[in-house]
Amino acid sequence: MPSTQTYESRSQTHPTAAGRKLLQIMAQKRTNLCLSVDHTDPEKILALVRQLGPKICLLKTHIDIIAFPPTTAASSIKSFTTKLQELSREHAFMIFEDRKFADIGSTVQHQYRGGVYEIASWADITNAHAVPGPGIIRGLKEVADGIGQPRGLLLLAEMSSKGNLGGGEYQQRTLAMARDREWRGFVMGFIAMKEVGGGEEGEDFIVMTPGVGLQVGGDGLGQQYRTPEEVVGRDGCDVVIVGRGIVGADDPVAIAEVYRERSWRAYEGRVKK
Ligand code: 5IU
Repeated sequence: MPSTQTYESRSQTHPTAAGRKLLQIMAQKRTNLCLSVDHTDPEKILALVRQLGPKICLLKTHIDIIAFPPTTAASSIKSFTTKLQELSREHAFMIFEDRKFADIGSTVQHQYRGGVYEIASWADITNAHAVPGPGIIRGLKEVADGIGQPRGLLLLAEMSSKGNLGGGEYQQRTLAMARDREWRGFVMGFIAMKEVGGGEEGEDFIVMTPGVGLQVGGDGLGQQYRTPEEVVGRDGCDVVIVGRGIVGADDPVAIAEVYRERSWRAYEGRVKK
């Protein structure tokens, strides 16, 4: 059964600081919409985020698809991520870098902390595959602990794309990994297609789900779309991640409001049951 607890009540008790903050924003702004700002032009991204900031609880980025001017890449990246952080404070949303870390603990530490992107310094939330085993979580947590700001991790329990190898036993083993007390304050939830866990005392995993459209369908490259009513109402997910449905629209603000409204109503219907 999808969780019938409100985001507000979960914001008081969630085991991670990042989760408490996110749930609080969702309750206050009445939005469970995450914008996946899959654009390659940094200025277009900033313009979209300025317009859509008031409607979202979370902004999902792919920092490594953005075409920064090559000669000044490092300073362009820093100024871009600083502007995103300013916008996240102005409009009260969090930032989720969809990095999908997938290497051994030692390597992901460098990828999370360093390189040209310095993801840990500006992204409140990031995600990782469970395939390397618990060392990946330990490695990321050590970096997060040194930041001095709430940092949360989502594990990929399954993906939205057709034929993905997640779900089933893989998901069960990922859940078992997430439950380790060592990272109770860091692993805040999952990328999954339906509610995960909740069977243990005090457990509350936030489930974020991509593959959401206004109609059921696909994109010809394996993406599979469900509606906001299906993912939030029927399948018990918490945060609805939308990319091209909004970014590719003629009027992104109007469409984002349709997604926000339908996703929020589906949530209200779920908690009233
Ligand atoms: N994304 C998925 N499926 C997944 C995971 C991430 O679609 O299982 I993990 C990302 C890819 C893209 C966004 O950045 O979410 C969805 O974009 P569209 O709404 O444009 O399909």
